[in-house]
Amino acid sequence: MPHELPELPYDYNALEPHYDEQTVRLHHDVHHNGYVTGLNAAEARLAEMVKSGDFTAAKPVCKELAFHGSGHILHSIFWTNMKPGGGGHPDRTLSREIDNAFGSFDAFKGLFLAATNAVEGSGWGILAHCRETDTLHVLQAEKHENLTAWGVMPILVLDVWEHAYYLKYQNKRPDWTAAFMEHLVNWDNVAERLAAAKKE
Ligand code: MN3
Repeated sequence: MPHELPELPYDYNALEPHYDEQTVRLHHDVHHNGYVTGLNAAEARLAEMVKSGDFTAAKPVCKELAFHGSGHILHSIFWTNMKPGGGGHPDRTLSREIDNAFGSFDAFKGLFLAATNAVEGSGWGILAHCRETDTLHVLQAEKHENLTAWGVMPILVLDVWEHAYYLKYQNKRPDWTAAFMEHLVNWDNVAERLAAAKKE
């Protein structure tokens, strides 16, 4: 089954003024859709390789699967991690998990924003649950797939590719990440993702 671009859970202009309609439209309809198309193309090439038994393209196909597949998954999480009127604080259960892992919500925010702002080139800031240790980690991703720790499930992801913020925030990446944290995060979605990650 080909992968499909998921619908946004709100209108294109619903996150104004912190996330502008033009960026959301281009980001979702063009950039995210490009990863869906790229993932489907990579899977088609993979199927063709398996069928023909000619594996000379194994390296580029594996790289494209990792890049486009991760791009599709992270963007799908990203859209649901935001809501109009978001921000504020997580509920008590998630707050306790964050306190256990980072000491306090403020310490978590400081770490998450510092790590995200410092991503080299294009990438993401990620809060993830590690199943092995049942703890939360802050990670960076370069592009979509580099610097991950195997075995973690992302529950909050913040896109810092320039396509994610440049029209409104220009070179001021920290202004974008601060606006995301203060006004856009859907903590209920993050809590649901954590509960699901613990259950799996
Ligand atoms: Mn993006």
